Amino acid sequence: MTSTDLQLPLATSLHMVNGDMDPHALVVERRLSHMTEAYADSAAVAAAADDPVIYRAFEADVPHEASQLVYRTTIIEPGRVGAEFYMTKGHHHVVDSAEFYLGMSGTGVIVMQTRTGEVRVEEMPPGRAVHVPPGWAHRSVNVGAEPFVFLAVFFGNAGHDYASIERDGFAVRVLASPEGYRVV
Ligand code: M6P
Ligand code: ZN
Repeated sequence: MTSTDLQLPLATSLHMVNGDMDPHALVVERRLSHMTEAYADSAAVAAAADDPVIYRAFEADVPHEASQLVYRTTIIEPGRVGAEFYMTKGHHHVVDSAEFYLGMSGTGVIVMQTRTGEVRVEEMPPGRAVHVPPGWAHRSVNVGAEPFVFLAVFFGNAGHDYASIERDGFAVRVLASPEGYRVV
C-alpha cells in the first residue's frame, strides 16, 4: 500500500475562547424549539421569546466510521429556561463507547448517567478533561454568565441515541441558586 491509499492527516484551528473551528465540515444549531421536552418548566418554555439558540457545534471533516475520532467544539449560550440553565439535549451512543471532553472557556458542568440511573456530575472549567466511559449518557450545562465552550472527541461509529433521553430524561437537573448552581 502506498501513502496515497491512506486518508490524509487533518489539521484544524480551534479558537479556545469562542469555539470556532477552521475549517469545519458541519454546524449543529439547536434552538429551544428543538428541545422543549428537555426543560422542566413548560410555562417558561412557552414564555420564552424568539426561540433562542441554545447551542451550536462545529465538527471537523472526519468520516463517521469505526477507528476514526470525530471531534466537535460546542458553544452553549448563557441563559436559563425558568431556573434551569441552558444545556444540550444529551444522548447515549448507539454503540456504547467512550467520549473525551475538554473545557475550553466559560463555566459548565457535564452530567453523566447510566441506563440504570447512576449519575455523576463533573465541572469542566478551561483545561479540565473528563473521560465519559462507555454506557454513560452525557449532557453539558452552561452554569455561567459567558458562553460555555468545550471540545468533545468520540468514535466515528458511536452514533447519537437521543430517544431514551427524550423519553426518560436525566435523573437530575442543574438549576440556578444563590451559590451559582445546584444539582437537584
Ligand atoms: C458534544 C458532543 C457531541 C454532541 C454535542 C451536542 O459536542 O457530545 O457529540 O452532538 O455535544 O450535544 P447533543 O448531541 O446531545 O445535542
Ligand atoms: Zn456523545
